[in-house]
Amino acid sequence: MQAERTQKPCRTHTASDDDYFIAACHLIERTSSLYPMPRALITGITGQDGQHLAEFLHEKGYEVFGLIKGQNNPKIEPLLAEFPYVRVVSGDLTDFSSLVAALRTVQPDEIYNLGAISFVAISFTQAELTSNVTGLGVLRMLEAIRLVGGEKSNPIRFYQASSSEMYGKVREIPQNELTAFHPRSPYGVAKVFGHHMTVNYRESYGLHASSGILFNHEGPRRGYEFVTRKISSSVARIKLGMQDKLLLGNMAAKRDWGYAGDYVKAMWLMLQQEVPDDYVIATGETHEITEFLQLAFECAGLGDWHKYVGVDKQYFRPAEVDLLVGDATKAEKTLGWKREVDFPSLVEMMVRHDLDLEAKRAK
Ligand code: GDR
Repeated sequence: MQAERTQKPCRTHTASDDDYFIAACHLIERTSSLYPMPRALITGITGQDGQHLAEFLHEKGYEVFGLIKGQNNPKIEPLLAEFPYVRVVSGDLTDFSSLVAALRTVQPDEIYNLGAISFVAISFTQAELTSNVTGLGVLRMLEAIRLVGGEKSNPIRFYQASSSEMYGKVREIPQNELTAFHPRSPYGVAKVFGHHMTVNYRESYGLHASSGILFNHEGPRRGYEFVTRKISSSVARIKLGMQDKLLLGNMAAKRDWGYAGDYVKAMWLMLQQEVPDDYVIATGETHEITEFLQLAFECAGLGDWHKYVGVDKQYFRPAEVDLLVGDATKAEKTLGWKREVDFPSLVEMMVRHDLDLEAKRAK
């Protein structure tokens, strides 16, 4: 069953491939019994990246399945309202047998493991849970792939969401695929474990398993707990008179911020290569949080951000990642990937979106 799905005509794409070629390939896949629609299983489908990826894969002609945990999970209804084509499968990254059952049901061609406790700050107070979901969850999924896909010529392709947080206290600037890791949070440590497990299963069992070392990526679908969305939504609320102040932690941190919509394309491109590998996905620029603040407040016509922003110690972390900037040369050369949205456009996109959203909510 699985083996038939591996004979895809569309493997080894670069982003520069002609759109007509891609459309033709998927038409063939959909209309030919030899080439049924490819199936993708996404963990973490209710998060920012999961939503972008579901949309992207659906447009490419995939059947999209989302692994969702828990009983009567309240995130299912809004997910299906926005993405009615997604098929929900029950399962939990902390439960091996549920992953095996999900893989048997879906028979996926591609698995995108985006599920994680992804908020770095909370990983300090929930270190064990973070290690279990974000770290051991990767191992469970790899084992489930081995069991369901078979020991030889396993047809399931696997994407692991690795993170720039693995670099932590950075050993070199910029960071590339060969830069040593020095994680600074339980989240970063768990991601290093998942990353090395992915490499290990690729080398030990020949799995088509790739890791994307994604630097920070944002957008209007970002959760409110992350600094960029916290800023864009607060700016909108201040502009509309719904909030007076914005309180932040360490504003001296520097990040390499890209647009999440650009980054999910890189995930897909990795799984279309003949040979699995690891890739840094980043913009190559770093910006201090104060720069994000300046652009965001200016975009809303509020002027100097200092008037509105204060410091609250509760938002400082026990150990901080001071500076991240990635070198995505390998992805650009091998995958043909390139970011499309630059930093000022990203800030503007988020602020404009939140101005509209908050205005609607205020009515
Ligand atoms: P990060 O993102 O930890 O880089 O991880 P986050 O937006 O949470 O923090 C970025 C930087 O901003 C500083 N900061 C604050 N952060 C938050 N959330 N809230 C504040 O009030 C605040 N004030 C200052 C932080 O200290 C930090 O330096 C994100 C997540 O998406 C991870 O899952 C992912 O792996 C990495 O990006 C790449």
